[in-house]
Formats: sequence, C-alpha cells, structure tokens
Amino acid sequence: MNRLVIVSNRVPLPDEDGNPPAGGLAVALHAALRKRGGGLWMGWSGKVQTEAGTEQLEEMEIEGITYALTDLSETDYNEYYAGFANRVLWPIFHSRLDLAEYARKEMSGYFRVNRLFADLLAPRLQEDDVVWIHDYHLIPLAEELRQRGVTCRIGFFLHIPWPPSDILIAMPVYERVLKALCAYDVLGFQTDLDLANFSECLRRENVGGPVGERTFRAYDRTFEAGAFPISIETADFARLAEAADSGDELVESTKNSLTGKQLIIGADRLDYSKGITHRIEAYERLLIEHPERRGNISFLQVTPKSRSDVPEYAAMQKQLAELIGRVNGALGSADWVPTRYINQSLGRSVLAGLYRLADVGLVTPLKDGMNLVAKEYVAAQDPEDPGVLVLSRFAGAARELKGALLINPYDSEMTARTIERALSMPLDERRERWRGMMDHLLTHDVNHWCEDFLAALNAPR
Ligand code: GDG
Repeated sequence: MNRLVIVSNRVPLPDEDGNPPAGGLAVALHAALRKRGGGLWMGWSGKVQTEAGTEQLEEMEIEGITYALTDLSETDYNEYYAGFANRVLWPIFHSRLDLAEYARKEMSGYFRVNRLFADLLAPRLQEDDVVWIHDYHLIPLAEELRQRGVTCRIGFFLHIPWPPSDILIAMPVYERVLKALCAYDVLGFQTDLDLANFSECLRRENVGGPVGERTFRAYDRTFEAGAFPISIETADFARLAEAADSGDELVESTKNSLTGKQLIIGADRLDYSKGITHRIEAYERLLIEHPERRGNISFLQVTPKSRSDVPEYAAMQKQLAELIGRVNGALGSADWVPTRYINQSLGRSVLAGLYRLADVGLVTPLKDGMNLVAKEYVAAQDPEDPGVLVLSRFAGAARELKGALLINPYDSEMTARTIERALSMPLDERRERWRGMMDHLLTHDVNHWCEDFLAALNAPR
C-alpha cells in the first residue's frame, strides 16, 4: 500500500500511551495511517513565534506514524489563521457576507503560509505517496506542491460548506481559490448540494464542469469531485454513552437534578454559524406559548469557547450570555431556571452521557458543513427509549438523518412548535425514527467515510 500523508492546519497528537485524542476524525485518520503501516501527518504545531523566517519541521515518530510540525510567526498566525481563514473564508463559505472582513494583507499571508507548508513538505514527499489535505486553511497547497514538481496523487476534503456562486464571487480573490481547488486529483465535499454549488461556480465562470459521473474538467485539468459525508465512530460512541449513563458521576447527578423534568440539549463550539441565539429565542417562544411547560423542562446548552481572538467570536460570547440571562430572568422562578448554560468544554464521555439523558437534541445551525453533534446525539440514545433530534435543514447532516424533525432556524415559531412536538412524541414513533437513523449511521460511520475517500484517491486513472 502506498504511504499516506495527511496535512491539516492542526495535528491531533496522540497522548503519552500512543492513543489518538478523542474525536471521530482524529481516530479515523489515525486508523487509516496505521492500516497503511504508518505514514506522515503534517501541520501547524499550535505555537506562535515572534520572529518570521525560522520555520522548520520538527519531526517525531509515535507508534509508526511520523508527525511533522511547524510553528508559525505571529504575522503568519494573524494573517493566515485568525485573518483570511477565519475572517474571510469561514464567514463567506457559511454565506455570511456581512461578517467577512477582507484585507489584501491577510489574503497574501494566507497564500504565503501555504507556500511555506509546500516548501517544508515537498522535499519529504515520494512519488508513490498519497497525500490527503484537509480543509479551508490549505486550499492552495496542492497547486504550490505541483509548482515544486510534486506529481503524486493529492486529495482534498472540505469540512465546511461550499457556497452558492453569487456568494463566492463576492470574495475578491475567489478566482485564485477556485482555480487552486482544481489542482487536486480528488475533491471531497460534505454533501451533494456543496458539490452542485461548486459545479455551478465552474460553469458560471466558464472554466469547466462535469465530464462524467464524478469526473470534472477545468483549467486544463481532469479531476474527480464527489460528496463524501463525514461521520462519527458510531458503535464506539454508543458504547461510551451507555457506559456514562450508569457510571459517570456528573451524568448521574445531572439526572438527579432533573427530578423528572424533560431535558433538551444543545452542544456547539461557540460560533455564529451554529444558530445558538436563534435556538434560545425559539425556546423562549416555546415557554411563552406553552406556559404549562415552565418548571417541567430544562434546556442545557454546552458551548465551549472557540477562536476568542477573532472579534466576531468575542462579541458573540457576550451577546449569548446576555440573551440567556434575559430569558432566565424573565421566565424563570425561584425554584426553576429555564436554561443551564456551560461556557466550557466537557469530557467526551460526560457529553455522550448527557446526550443520552436528553429527550430532545436541538441542533439548529444557520449553515453547517455536516454537524457531528447531530450524529452523536443519535448514536448516544437508549434504543428502548430514544430521544428526538430536532435538526436544521441547513446542516449537511439533514441530507442523511431522515428520522429527524427538520426545522428552519430563522423561523422561531416553527422551531418552537417542533420542539413541542418532539417533547410530546409517542414512544413508538421515537423508536421508529431513531432506528432508521441509527442503522444508517452504523454502516455510514467515520471509517466508511475515510475508506471511501481513500478508495477514490487510490483508484487507477
Ligand atoms: C467542522 C464543520 C463538520 C462540542 N462541545 C464539546 C465537544 N464538542 C464536539 C462535538 C463534536 C465537535 O465538537 C463539533 O463538531 P461539529 O461537526 O458539530 O462542528 P465543527 O467544529 O464546526 O466542525 C462541521 C466537522 O468539521 C467535521 O467535518 O461536521 O460542519 O464546521 O464532535 O462532540 N466535545 C467535548 N466537549 C464539549 O464540551 N469533548
């Protein structure tokens, strides 16, 4: 088997016992590397140096896998990561033109760091390597590697949505980004809709389009592009949730604290794409329209901080805390708090146990590539007494999870009505909806995703 080389912005290093960090993606990619007898994983170390020009790869080998990490200078970090990647590509790809802060300096920093990655990686690549690059931080990397004479097969997976053409072309540098993507051999998107948007962008620019089932031709290159919906380690996650249900102290005390109340859960990185404020507003509406629910339900929102050095995220943290405070103040009572809000990260098994405890999983992104929380919530349920998933139609996961109750997060009346329906759904219907989704997730797990993509990348041309 050819050597597999993975490149991602951050590299999830294993712990001192050689176990990969928790989380489906890290586990699946480590499994793929091990299955191929080792391999290389390159990315940013997470460290920022005050001086530029000293970047080099620091290599370490753990359990047969070589990790090659580089630091970034402060300027590179600010322009490439906090700047272009997270203040231009992230909002635009999530259709938030209003939040995109475009600066030419940051755009050039983005391409500069991709050149740096290519300079560091190209000398380490062999002709029969298979290279798999991840996510929006590294779109230009294949083009840069090709310019350095790299001829091996290179694939790319975009974890976030690909926007409609009208949105993409609002980004001043969109042509370079679109062309850079066409330097890959295999392009993976989360859903058929992302793929269709990408195809439409090529057509609209008059630079190419599909020429076969999965084959595209654009900018004088032929490549494959397809939908590869990412998933979770379904069976393991189900076991984790079951174990936490009976063996975890925090899960146990949370259960006791509910004293028979129904639980609704939301869990998201603090990010404007996740629709958390829309969700709280819908919950508020539910409590206003169904006063009989007050005192009988509890909404737990788990929201670890993320990207706090990007101004939009810091502002959102404040806005969300204020909104929850207002709803709790207006609708709570001396013996009941409507929303429990945790602005920290919980352990993975605690989270799994809490999902299992919850009667309703509320996943309401305004736009999301896939959304793994939706899949985890399903996997965590008790088969005998499963909860109900209420899911935004704008999450990639909505294309697959047919048993969910779909909502439009911009329509708080509809979301409130749907939460009410979920809270009162009979057991038979809950079981039937859950079974279909769980069967799907057991066959379409993260290993299936990984092997499917690698099969496309390894396929003979
Ligand atoms: C990007 C795309 C795509 C959340 N709170 C805690 C915690 N989490 C974990 C969840 C889940 C992960 O974080 C979030 O994954 P998502 O898929 O929901 O979202 P993004 O981080 O935005 O990921 C997304 C994904 O890439 C994969 O391709 O699905 O669309 O935006 O696993 O469980 N984990 C722990 N404590 C928490 O408090 N341990």
